[in-house]
Amino acid sequence: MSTVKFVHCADLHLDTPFRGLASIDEERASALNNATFDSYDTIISLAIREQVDFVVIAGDVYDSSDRSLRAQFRFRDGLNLLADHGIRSFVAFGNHDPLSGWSNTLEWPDLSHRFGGKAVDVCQVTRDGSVIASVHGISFPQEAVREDLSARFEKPDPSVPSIAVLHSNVGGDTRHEPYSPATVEALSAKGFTYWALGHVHSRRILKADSPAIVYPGNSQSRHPNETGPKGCCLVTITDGGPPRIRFMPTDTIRYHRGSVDANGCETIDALQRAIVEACQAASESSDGRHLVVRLSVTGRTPLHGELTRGSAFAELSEALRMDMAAREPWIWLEKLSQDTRGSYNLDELKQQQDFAGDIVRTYSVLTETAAEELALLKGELEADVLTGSVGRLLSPLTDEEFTQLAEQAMHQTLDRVVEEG
Ligand SMILES: [Mn+2]
Repeated sequence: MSTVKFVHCADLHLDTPFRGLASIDEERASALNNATFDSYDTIISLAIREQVDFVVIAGDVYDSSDRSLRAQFRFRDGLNLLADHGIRSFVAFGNHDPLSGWSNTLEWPDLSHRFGGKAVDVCQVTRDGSVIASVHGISFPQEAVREDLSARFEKPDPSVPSIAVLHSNVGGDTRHEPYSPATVEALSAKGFTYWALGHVHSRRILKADSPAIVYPGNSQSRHPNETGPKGCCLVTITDGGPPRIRFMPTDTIRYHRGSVDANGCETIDALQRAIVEACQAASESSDGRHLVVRLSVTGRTPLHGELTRGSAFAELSEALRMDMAAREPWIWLEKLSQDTRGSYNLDELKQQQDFAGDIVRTYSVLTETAAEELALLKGELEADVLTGSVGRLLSPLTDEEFTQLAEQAMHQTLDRVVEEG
């Protein structure tokens, strides 16, 4: 029985500066700045522990084309460690680290191969003198590659598993630059066993077999929009069967976004407990990793007025943040937003012949109106707002956003005129 085993990772973005965090203390900032390196070290240890035949890295090793020396040293240290254990590595570069930005190259170990940017390199992996796999790849020569680089890959030798390594936007993912655009159909026709892709930061198996087409996602989240586990793929191919693809989390800090339902919370203590529980639940599902958490407090609660007035909500957030940060593993409550509503009885208010009743009735026209009338109202609003120099930069609201805004405005107005019981 012949088995080929390898690690597929991509988008390490070593030495990424952390972005999008509104407030952070020094201890957390330093942990976040080291997280991409820590995750890379975890990938290297995993490859050694699993005794893989090789490691492929599908681009964006570095975060920017002027790659820091610190990142280059750390990256090479990992490749050296693999080489010390007889493990080969194959590295393609992507749009964040194209070959054109490569001014200061360090020497790499002999067992590491850096794919060039002119043609697809074909490398054979041998064990005890026999070829067990072929690894093919090409790097981005410059940042903006509009050409479909997959077209340059030639049919591999079908007698051994073949792995194609490429940084590419397969299937036109609109959240990522359309560099080296390709399709699942085109990749499928090439005759490879496994396409080891990079570029898209969420983990995705576009095709499980014949060929497998895989994005492992990035190895460590870098901002609050990249939530959930991050890591690499451990791939085993036995006797030409379908690849066994196991996702292995390697992140050291995880991002979580969620909401806390304040319905039924009648006291600040109860709300505080609900928020702590939400943080604990996120922590428990993260296997001991540190967490950066964004939570939105929603629901209709009699606490709404108290939380809205003065600095009560900010003070609650600060107390919770200190409490969570002191835990081990720590939880950084990065943002707690208040999206609660007052517990008014809207049906009752609507019947009242007073100012509050007028407000509810007026806003009901916006929130309950038929689609055509809503379109008319939206049209009028957009004619006012979306013109002029700033307006041109805004995009029109969806119907859902429009009614949400109307509902929010109604509640904010009611907050000022209704005495809560
Ligand atoms: Mn990337």
